[in-house]
Amino acid sequence: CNSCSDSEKQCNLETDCIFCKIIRGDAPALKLYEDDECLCFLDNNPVSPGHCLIIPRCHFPSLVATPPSVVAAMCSKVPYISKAVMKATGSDSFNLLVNNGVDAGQVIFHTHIHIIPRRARDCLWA
Ligand code: DGP
Repeated sequence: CNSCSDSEKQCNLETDCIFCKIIRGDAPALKLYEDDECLCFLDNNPVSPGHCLIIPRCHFPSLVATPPSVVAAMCSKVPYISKAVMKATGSDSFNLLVNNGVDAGQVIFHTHIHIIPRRARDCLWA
C-alpha cells in the first residue's frame, strides 16, 4: 500500500469500519476524489453543502495513531480538493477540522479530515 509503505504496518482494513467498507466498495459514498493513497467523499451528515471527508486507504483509528507520512499524504490533497469543492459550491472559504478522540466529537474511528465550505453569515460557528 502506498499510504503506509514506509510504516511497519501492513495496509489493514477493518471489517466493521464503515469507512473501510466505503474503501472496499461495500458501502455507498459520493466520491469526489481518489488516488492510491486517499479517498474523498461527501459527508452524509453535512454541516454545509460540499462538506466532505478525506480518508487514507489504510485503517488508522485516529489522527494521533496515523503515521506522519499518511497524515502528510492526506493533507497534501487539501488544496486541490478544497479548490474544486469551493468552485462547485460557490463558497470561497472553508474550515479544516479533525476530531481526535471521543471527547472531541470523533464518532468514526478511521482517521479523517473534514473540509467544511463556509458562506457569509452561515452561522455555523465563528
Ligand atoms: P467525526 O465526528 O469527525 O468522527 O465525523 C464523522 C463524520 O462521518 C460525520 O460527519 C458523519 C460522517 N459519516 C458517518 N458515517 C458515514 C457514512 O456511512 N457515509 C458518509 N458519507 N459519511 C459518514
